[in-house]
Amino acid sequence: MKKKISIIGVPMDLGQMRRGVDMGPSAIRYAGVVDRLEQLGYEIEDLGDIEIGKPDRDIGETVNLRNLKAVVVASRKLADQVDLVVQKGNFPLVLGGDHSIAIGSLAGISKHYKDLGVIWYDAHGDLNSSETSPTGNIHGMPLAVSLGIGHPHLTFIGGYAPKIKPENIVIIGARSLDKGEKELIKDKGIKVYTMHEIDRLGMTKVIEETIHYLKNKTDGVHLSLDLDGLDPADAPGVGTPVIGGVSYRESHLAMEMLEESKIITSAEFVEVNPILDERNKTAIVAVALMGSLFGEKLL
Ligand code: B3U
Ligand code: MN
Ligand code: MN
Repeated sequence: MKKKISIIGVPMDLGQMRRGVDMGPSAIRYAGVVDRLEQLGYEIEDLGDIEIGKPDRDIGETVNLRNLKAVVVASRKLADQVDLVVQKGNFPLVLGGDHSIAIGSLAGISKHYKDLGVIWYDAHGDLNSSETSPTGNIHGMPLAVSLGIGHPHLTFIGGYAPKIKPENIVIIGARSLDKGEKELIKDKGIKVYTMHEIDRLGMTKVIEETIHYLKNKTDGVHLSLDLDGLDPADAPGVGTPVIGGVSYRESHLAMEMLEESKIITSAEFVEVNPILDERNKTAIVAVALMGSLFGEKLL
């Protein structure tokens, strides 16, 4: 029997500076996510959107952590929702919103797993903290936060930290890493497939190795897919595009291989910004990738 999928929209744009990414969930729904997954035989429950508050007015202790308070409040709400979805036995599919929402997703999911794996498909490492971030944008921090690194208001959402172990993470598509992020990757021994490895090995090998690396040591794997992991030619509607990214075809293959492996137990698709997009292309790409992740076949 196929699992029921629960969709949660998170219209969050406070983790970064460019407005419009709050319309991501809407754009993805408009691109037909519910129909697409229903056609694959899933039962879909769309839980609507998490309510996002207003930007913080005072900065105070939150220096270099833009909108910390509002991000914390939203992350708690998302964590609670995701927690309930996992408790029900459904597959949580979270639609962003900027990547700061992964803090809440992982807080809700990881309490159900002793050894949660994470595939972080992204041009960036999202491994900054207020000490290392060049921008103060929390969307550049969620992976560090989930490792227990960062402001305790973020790391202790859900009442515990860390959410994941460094050896259970695989980053795919990285090509823009800050100094502090590179140091953290080395220090913690985090597995990273930069564009260099993807070019050298090919996506087939990268995903085979990823599955092999995570399969036996994890009891669930969360896919956190930032659309800026893809090349801007294929996914132009993102806030911080970086040239030289993963193609749509490679990403499509990656999703198909992950589906075949059956290791993925939750997923989120983030950073779709319809204001910066070309005729909703990035949302359409996101939905196509979700189709493959949930078992759509070409023939
Ligand atoms: N590493 C930079 C830029 C960035 C991170 N994530 C995105 N952009 N999307 C930062 O702000 O931390
Ligand atoms: Mn990201
Ligand atoms: Mn990114």
